[in-house]
Amino acid sequence: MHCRLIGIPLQDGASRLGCEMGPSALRVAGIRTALEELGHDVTDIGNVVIDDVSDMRHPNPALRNLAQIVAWTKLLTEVAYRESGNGMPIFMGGDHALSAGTVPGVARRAAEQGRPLFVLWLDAHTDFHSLDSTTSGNLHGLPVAYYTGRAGFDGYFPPLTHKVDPANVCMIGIRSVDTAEREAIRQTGVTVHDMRTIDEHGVAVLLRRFLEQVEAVNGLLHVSLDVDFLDPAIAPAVGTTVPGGATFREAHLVMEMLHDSGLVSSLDLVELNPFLDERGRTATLLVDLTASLMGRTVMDRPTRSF
Ligand code: HAR
Ligand code: MN
Ligand code: MN
Repeated sequence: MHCRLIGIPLQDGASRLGCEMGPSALRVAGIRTALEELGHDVTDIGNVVIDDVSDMRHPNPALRNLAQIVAWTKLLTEVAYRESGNGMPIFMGGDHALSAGTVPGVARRAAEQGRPLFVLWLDAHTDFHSLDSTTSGNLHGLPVAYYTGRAGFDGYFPPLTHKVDPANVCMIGIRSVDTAEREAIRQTGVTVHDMRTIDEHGVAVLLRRFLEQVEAVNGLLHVSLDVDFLDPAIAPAVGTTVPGGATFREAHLVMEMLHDSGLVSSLDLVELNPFLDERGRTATLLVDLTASLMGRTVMDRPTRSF
């Protein structure tokens, strides 16, 4: 596989500063070598950045850095479209607002290949606010609403040429949902597996069901991994920790099954805030999870299976 590493030093979508350093921390933690050791060839295209932006006004006074996030969304939609034509893009964030660009970009690529795009959203949060419903004003809480075509983005965000069917979005790890998000998401076909569902059924059953759905229609799969999907005890380097997250083995199992499915075509690694890390352990864990997704195994397995 040819991997394309893309650094996205975006932190304007989060309330705490520090995600800007995420791409550097992933490089220091050895993401390139980890992929090369698995036999992949790797191109690191470096970091992409927006130009200066002018002000943008919206009736919701809570919104923070709207003009910046709109500029990032435009840039990243283009970058994601371009890079997904050159291999498998790994988008190294940066906060989760970056998915407002990466997902529409890879959706355009999938549409040109005549294949439906699916998204696996690994997160404590649903990130389903509109520009009107967010009260924190932190725009990393909106990307899923935007790329699935929820109303209220017109006139601010770039017009969506390739939206993702909400029925093709599966969320795993959810344990923090605002009231406005809960009501809006209920009206869509988005699948939400909260932590209770994972406790009751086990993550493998839920993921296998989704992968079978993707495989049945020859879909492409974008994986978006938010650090806060993981339990804060194993992944402290995130500004929005929520207790009760995925364990070390649950997270690796998800990645191992994704590898065996052969369906993953792009990946976001988001919300890593190295300023909050402990001796690089969260960055290292993200690199190890990426390695599991890209084929690292403990033992050889007789047959490919998910
Ligand atoms: N729902 C909350 C808000 O809108 C928290 C959003 C936090 N988002 C992330 N990404 N950390 O998942 O403010
Ligand atoms: Mn998120
Ligand atoms: Mn989150």
